[in-house]
Amino acid sequence: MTADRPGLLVHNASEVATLAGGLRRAAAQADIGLLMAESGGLADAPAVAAYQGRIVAVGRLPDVEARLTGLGVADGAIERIDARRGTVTPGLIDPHTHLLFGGTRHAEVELRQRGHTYLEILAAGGGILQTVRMTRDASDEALLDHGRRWLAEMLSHGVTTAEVKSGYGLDMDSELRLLALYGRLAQEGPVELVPTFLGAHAIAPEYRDRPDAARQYIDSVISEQLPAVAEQGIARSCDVFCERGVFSADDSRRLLNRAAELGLATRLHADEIAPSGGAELAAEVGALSADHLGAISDQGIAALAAAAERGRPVVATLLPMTSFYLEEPGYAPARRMIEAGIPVALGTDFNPGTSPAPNTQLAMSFAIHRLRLSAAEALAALTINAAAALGMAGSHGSLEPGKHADLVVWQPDSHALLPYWLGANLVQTVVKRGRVVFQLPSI
Ligand code: IZC
Ligand code: ZN
Repeated sequence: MTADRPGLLVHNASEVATLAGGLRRAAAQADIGLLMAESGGLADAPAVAAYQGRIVAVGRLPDVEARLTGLGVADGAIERIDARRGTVTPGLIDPHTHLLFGGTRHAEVELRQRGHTYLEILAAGGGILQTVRMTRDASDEALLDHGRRWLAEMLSHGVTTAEVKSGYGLDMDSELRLLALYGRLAQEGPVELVPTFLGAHAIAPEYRDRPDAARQYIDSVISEQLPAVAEQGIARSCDVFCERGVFSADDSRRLLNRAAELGLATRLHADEIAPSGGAELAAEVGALSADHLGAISDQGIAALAAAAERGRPVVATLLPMTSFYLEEPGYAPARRMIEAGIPVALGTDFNPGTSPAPNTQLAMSFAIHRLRLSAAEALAALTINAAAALGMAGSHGSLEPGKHADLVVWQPDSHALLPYWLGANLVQTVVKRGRVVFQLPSI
């Protein structure tokens, strides 16, 4: 779509994975709504049409073209994309990133090699707190340039929507600043940003030496930062790092309940390193998503399974590149979760300490090799289930009439090849709201 061409037609695909039909869980996690070319002929190759930024038809080329004609779209008003027998999927959605931060934390890798753990480094004032210092010191322009650089990387790998967390400010002005900068990046586009308030990412440096520091800091987040964030309408949800040695389930509960009262959706960093009651709390407060879950307990799995069974699913957003980067002994038990009927999403967890990894395609490969998902399950996890983790499954995450025309044309002729090539970029074309926003330069 361009100003003078409001129509879009993607034709000549080998496969179109529609992901139509809403959230996936249990056996349906692997159902990607696949349409396939039946013969070598163009008419048999599946196609997708959009008009004014919304999908209007998906199916065989003659039917899809007829739909555009039926809407009165003239031939000259249609931008045509030849998929060259590649695969078409919804735009990927990264449901967990910490996009904006100052500096890097490469020195921690060698600290960990020498036996210092992630939580020990944080307790000593490094880790997240190191990034907080560097983020507070960074100028708006430096943070915006950083954001643009990595959003361009994400877009080129097929991401059309990304969740973006604050959490490296940890005081009123710095947290509001990060969320305001996300607002500016969202306006610039083309990647759609879904901002999350993570003021409870660690105990702020100003509170660390107080008695009962975690409780006191959470109290200040509840009484100061959270109301300002809600009042300004600059975040869709509230997150908390619920982890042994960071914030307890009780402190997290107080924050999330207040956030919900103020109209924010809730999500948690849950059971990342040790079982901390995070998954159980996510089910209790009706969170959209419980993230990480590398150390989820049996009770946690039962709580998420029961929530899904009750029709109040909490999406389990798994971040396997973080487990890899921290060299954790265990990965989230994704197969048990799927068997228990818990919907699974995938994300990068892009951040400077535990996942300096912006590549969603690589996350898909990790999901195959470390979480034992199939390619189809991983694709559902990065599209419709990631949309559900952000509360956006009604408008994003699948190719269905009425939904936003966010899609990727991939070079391989099957979705099964997307996680197969390890670390390669397989994108041919990315479309956001019906407009071509990235094209592989050589094509
Ligand atoms: O900066 O260490 N787990 N937050 C919770 C992180 C990882 C990011 C970081
Ligand atoms: Zn995170």
